[in-house]
Amino acid sequence: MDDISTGEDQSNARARRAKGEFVRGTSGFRHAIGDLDFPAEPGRYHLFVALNCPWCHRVTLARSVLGLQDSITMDVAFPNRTGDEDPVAPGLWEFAPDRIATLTGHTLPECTPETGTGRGLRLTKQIYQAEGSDEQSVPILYDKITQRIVNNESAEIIRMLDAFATELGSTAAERPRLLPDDPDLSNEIEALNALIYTTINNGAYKAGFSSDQNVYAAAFRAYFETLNTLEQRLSDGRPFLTGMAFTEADLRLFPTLYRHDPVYYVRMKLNGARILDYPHLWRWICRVYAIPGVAKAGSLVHCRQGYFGRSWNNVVPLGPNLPMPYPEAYEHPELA
Ligand SMILES: N[C@@H](CCC(=O)N[C@@H](CS)C(=O)NCC(=O)O)C(=O)O
Repeated sequence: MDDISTGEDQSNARARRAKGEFVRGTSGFRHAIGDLDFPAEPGRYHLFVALNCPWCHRVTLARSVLGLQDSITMDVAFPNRTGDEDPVAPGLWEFAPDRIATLTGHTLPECTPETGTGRGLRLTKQIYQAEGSDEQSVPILYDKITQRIVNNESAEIIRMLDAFATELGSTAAERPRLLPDDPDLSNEIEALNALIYTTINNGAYKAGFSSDQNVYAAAFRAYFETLNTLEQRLSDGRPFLTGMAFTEADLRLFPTLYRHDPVYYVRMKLNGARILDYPHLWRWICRVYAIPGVAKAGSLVHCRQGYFGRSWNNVVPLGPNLPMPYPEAYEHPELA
């Protein structure tokens, strides 16, 4: 059966995982802003994120481009999970502003304590436990008034922020409409979302986390096939995937392509080409990076630190340096 948020086949997930396939789980909290219990109002909602997580990146991007930074508060977890020595368990997301990043030898200034629940919790798991759930994933959209989790599915969270941006207290003078009302355009966006989710966003994980050569090879092929398709689409000079305006399709493509050259090329074994090798996609990534709020909504330090854990000896690869270090390279559309 397909999960609506992903469009992916979830059947026999356990057996498929046992055979080495990466099958993403489903998210348990699916309430919506606008429901009776969760009215759209400024200052009420909170996000728990990790900046290395690409699903969180969707949400931080939406929050920023929609001008919701002042009205939706946010806590940022450390990019590496807890280790074996943790008193609760290893592998958990933790709020640890004092933890030292091996990459920089310092604490990470974006990391925060947990402030959304008012209880100063250390682990995202404890936020879920308060509701009797054994999940621990980020992102989480949280209601500070009822002290309940509203939703933990990024695809749905970005739609709520888009639909209720005004009521939630957007301060943006100009902001995109991520999913416009025009039915033809929204159908086009949905079709792009499905392709991009399956082959690119989740495709990267299927390539990087599968332990079966054939599953990896199929994911690798599909990923680069879609990059070719998107390069082709942009080759008519359109600035964004569906035309003149930045939409949800662009927003959902960006977190993966932003990670591709500096992280996924190595970590996800997606070494077929760099985004820099595609002139139109490169110009697109630079164009999106220049939208106010976008650069600040992500962090390649967090991405680099987060993706290279124990299985990489806790050592983070430093490149690429040529033709320029990243993310500075995203400010140079002429490099491709
Ligand atoms: N369906 C979720 C997926 C989010 C997800 O997979 N998050 C990862 C981090 S990148 C996570 O927290 N996974 C649970 C875990 O690590 O235990 C969404 O898109 O919001």
